[in-house]
Amino acid sequence: LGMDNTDLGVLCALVVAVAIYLKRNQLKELFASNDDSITASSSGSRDVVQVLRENKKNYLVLFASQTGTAEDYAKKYAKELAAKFSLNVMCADIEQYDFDNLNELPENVFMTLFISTYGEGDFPDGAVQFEDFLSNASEGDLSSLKFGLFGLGNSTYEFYNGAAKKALDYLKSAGATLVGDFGQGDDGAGTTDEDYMTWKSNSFEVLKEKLNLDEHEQEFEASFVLEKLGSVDDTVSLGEPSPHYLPSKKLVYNSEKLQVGPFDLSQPYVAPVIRSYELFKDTDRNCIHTEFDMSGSNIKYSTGDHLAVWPSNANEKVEKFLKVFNLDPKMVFNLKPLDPTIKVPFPTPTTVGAAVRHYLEICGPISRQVFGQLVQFAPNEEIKQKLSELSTDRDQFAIEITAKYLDLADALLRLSDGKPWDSVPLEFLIETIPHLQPRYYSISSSSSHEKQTVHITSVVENFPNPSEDMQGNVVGVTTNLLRNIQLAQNNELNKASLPVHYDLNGPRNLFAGYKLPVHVRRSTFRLPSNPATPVIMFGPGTGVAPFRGFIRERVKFLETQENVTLGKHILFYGSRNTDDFLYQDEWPEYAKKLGGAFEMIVAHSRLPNSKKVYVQDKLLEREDDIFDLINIGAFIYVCGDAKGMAQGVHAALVDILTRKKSIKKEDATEIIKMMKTTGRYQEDVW
Ligand code: FMN
Repeated sequence: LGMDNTDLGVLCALVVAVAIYLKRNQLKELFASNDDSITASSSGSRDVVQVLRENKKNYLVLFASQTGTAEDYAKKYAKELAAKFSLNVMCADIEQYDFDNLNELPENVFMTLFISTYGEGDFPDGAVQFEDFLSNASEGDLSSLKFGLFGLGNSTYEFYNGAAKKALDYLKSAGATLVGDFGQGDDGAGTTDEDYMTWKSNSFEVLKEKLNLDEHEQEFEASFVLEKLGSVDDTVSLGEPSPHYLPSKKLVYNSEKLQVGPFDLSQPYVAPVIRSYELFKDTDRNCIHTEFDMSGSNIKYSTGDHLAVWPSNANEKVEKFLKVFNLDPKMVFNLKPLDPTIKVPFPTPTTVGAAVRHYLEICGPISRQVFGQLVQFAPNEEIKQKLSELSTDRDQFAIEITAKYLDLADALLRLSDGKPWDSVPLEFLIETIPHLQPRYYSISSSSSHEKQTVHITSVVENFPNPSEDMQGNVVGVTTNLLRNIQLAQNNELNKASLPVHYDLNGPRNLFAGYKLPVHVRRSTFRLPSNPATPVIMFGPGTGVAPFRGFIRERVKFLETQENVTLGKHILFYGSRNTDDFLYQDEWPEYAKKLGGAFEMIVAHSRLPNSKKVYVQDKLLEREDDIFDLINIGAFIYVCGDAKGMAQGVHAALVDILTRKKSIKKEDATEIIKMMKTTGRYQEDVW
């Protein structure tokens, strides 16, 4: 199975994309460097060794993170190293520095890396230059360097912890010495936190010995001075997604002027939702179709990209959090880092209410380590005892906290029987609770069909807590926000009973008129450039989103081009029954326009009196056709659930190739792996 030669165009597009990406990064840097309120106020040097020396640091922790998990663990690790062993730790994003002189770190200054993996075993976007540096290092270049390494990945992906493994190989080849174990956190098994705790214990033991460190009781010491300020003025952030939206800055966000970015992780575009509607019929579940208007910006997207939606927390969750910690939402404060290598985590000055609503991930899963750190602030001895036991007993913590889907406020209130935890410092909460991250959705529109409108398709996370002794529902932050907007926009808010409500107007009414901060993230999920190439798509549930975009793209293509032949496009779609069959009115229209080139094969897993059927079952039923299409160069796309579905489709395809080609299973697996490497088998799974 060779690569499709006609797809050289894809390769060229990739080269162009990389060039644009690098250019974008330069722009981003220029942009970020003006932003003195959130960037480190150090000398601005990118020389990591110089900055370490200048700030008298004797330990370096670096992170490469796409959605904040590696960053969160790196910061926790750095904080604990400093608190337990009195080390002067510098913790930074790998993107902030150049590493050419990394081998010149003073002796006894060790480095620990936290690296997550994206795409097909790739480094996060911000670590492209670091990877470049490592891959070009020669034997002996890093012979003085001693490093620790923790990778963050997901074992349901083919290239599990691929980026961290690559970093390990490069570093070792360049002569650097690994200190302690290579740790791997597995999101797929849901064990990242426990994997980290085990790895950290080992790492601390080894460091104690190698660096001759004394260990002492860990007491929280803030990395910032928190200054209380008087009142809100134009410089105080009320939850604006970036400082550029503050009234004191030049950017006038209410004007009709076109906003030019770059819009990315450092600054979103506040986009109007121009249309939204419910996709499910007659069910107690919800799936929302949302359309964002990008015409006020210069944002461009390509079919197959992702849209990042920046959420805020629900009213009920914010109120509970403020109550547990006895916080005054109106208090205005500023954060001053105690040393210049530390970044202020969100725009300041701000109010406590804005920080809790817009910047802190107050509803996320709790880490056992955070529980351990909270022991020092327990309201009384009895609660201290309970908290301490839970934080040291991995199994009990899993049963009592994780399995019950408790967020921090709920968990603490349960432990204290409703007593407030009013001695927890605000600085502790700001430094310990991860920061609210944008959520990524596969775009379900086509950039040639609708150039300035981006559609997303999201199932609302809202289900009864599976734990018997828990009341209420488990609710997702962003999908419930999208549902609130959909109901409000269609004047249906009072008809539905909602588990949570939001401030839809946002800070200083920035989101009024149904707007949300968003940015586009480029993906590599792309249709083959030659339309005659056959395409096989697997997208059950909301996994169908990018394929709706693909099919709309092909419809537009046929409408605008003459004398073209479209290869066969087969879409395997799955839903529980006909009530949650997404976009069911649209597919017949597409089929009419595409003629015989489009075929949709539907599997239902919960039809009354019928056996469960999944997309991989349907695939096996059609194995002859699929095998023939693969043989003539078909591209395969899988989108949706990584664990059950994507692995099931993979296994079924391996099975088909094994039997039809009369080869060994390992060889069939190797063929699929090759297809992945050459871009003929693409996954967008979670
Ligand atoms: N983990 C892997 O081990 N290998 C992969 O190839 C991989 N690809 C991913 C692609 C996407 C689109 C997403 C959302 C996750 C992927 N992951 C993969 C899992 C992440 O690395 C993992 O969730 C990690 O904890 C995220 O860390 P971060 O928040 O610091 O970026």
